[in-house]
Amino acid sequence: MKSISSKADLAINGAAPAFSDKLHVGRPNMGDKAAFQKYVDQIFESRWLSNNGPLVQDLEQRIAEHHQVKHCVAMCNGTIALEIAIRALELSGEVILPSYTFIATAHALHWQEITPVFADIDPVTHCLDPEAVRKMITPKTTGIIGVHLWGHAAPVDELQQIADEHGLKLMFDAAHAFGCSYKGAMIGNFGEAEVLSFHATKFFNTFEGGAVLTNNDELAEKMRLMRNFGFAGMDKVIHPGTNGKMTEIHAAMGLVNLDNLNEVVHRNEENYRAYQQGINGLPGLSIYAFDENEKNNFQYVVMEVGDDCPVSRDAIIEALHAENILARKYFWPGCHKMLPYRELYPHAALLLENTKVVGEKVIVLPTGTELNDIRIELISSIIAEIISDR
Ligand code: T4K
Repeated sequence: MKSISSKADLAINGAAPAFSDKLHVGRPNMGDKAAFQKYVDQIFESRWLSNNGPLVQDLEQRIAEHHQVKHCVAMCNGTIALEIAIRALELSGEVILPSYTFIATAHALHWQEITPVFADIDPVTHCLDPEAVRKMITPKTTGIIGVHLWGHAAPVDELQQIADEHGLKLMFDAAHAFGCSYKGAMIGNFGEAEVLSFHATKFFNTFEGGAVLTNNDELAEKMRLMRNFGFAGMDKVIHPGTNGKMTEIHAAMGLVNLDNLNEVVHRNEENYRAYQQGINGLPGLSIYAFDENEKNNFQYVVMEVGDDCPVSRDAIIEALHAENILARKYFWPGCHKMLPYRELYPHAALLLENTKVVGEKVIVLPTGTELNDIRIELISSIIAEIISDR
């Protein structure tokens, strides 16, 4: 196996070489190690490790400013942040969400004995289709969770209109949408609340972590109580709660990574454009297009394999893996096909045709700061070869 270091490698024996190191989807973007070590010293000196420490407060303020939103409530991960937001909004009965999302969106409801009702998506944006949402409303529906998939905003205005018409609460799973916008306004300002994930594999990470963004003072206060067992002061519990706190070491990673954001977005965007250049035009293949008028983090590069592609999606993935390019199928086969939902709602698939079509054609390609134009040129040439070989 040969690693790629120069453009010359592209031409070896007229065939693309394999990568010696595996290229992953979701390799963490790492900030400055020396800056992180300084924070570690600070943490050791202060002996302040958790429970709303100064670094967590600093991180919350900077993330709120970045998203131009009033409150950022940091949590230990995005899933707990979803659960706390759902509980703080007092959702119950049935809540409508897409099936085409990471399983955590559905689990956060089921875990709280709320029925996740899966609505179909728009085949172009991969986000909820408002008309499909309307079809799923019943007297038991209390809320809608839109997912800003790949960082592309869900149809916020249309979903808000449906929520208003039916007296439902609207919130968003914004795990993919750190630093993204909708109609020019930053994500974090829509619905009742929006939930971020800072998992290692995300555009912005705190090792593990997450947060809820909201402009609602009362809701923010409630979630702060809920993430800390309901404590409102020493010996004073005033609300049911759990342990959803972020620690100082996680916040330190976040502060370091915040300083690195522009560089990461720039690299991701260059990678996305290099993939567009290399892939668009190959038979049956296209790169999912972001709205050029919006801010994006370009965290995910999504290749769609159409019916007119000579090679199947799965065969392309298999061939890429053989070249050490660990492309992924996210979020196949959809939450409704996973347990327990497959058994609980066996007929859900009947109304999820676009979910099926999209789930079967998506390949997420490696990107992030480990990649560059030359490596992407090589990945694209490998893909071109895979589909011309058959
Ligand atoms: N909502 C949505 C829409 C989400 O996408 C997510 C999380 C959530 C909610 C929940 O938020 P959190 O509770 O996670 O904060 C990953 C993540 O585990 C998950 O956080 C994420 N979505 C999901 C989209 O992707 P996998 O199954 O891809 O993880 P894994 O272990 O296969 O890692 C991917 C690749 O990254 C590997 O090939 C190796 C590499 N990697 C991974 C880690 C953790 C590294 O190089 N270093 C690392 O530290 O799920």
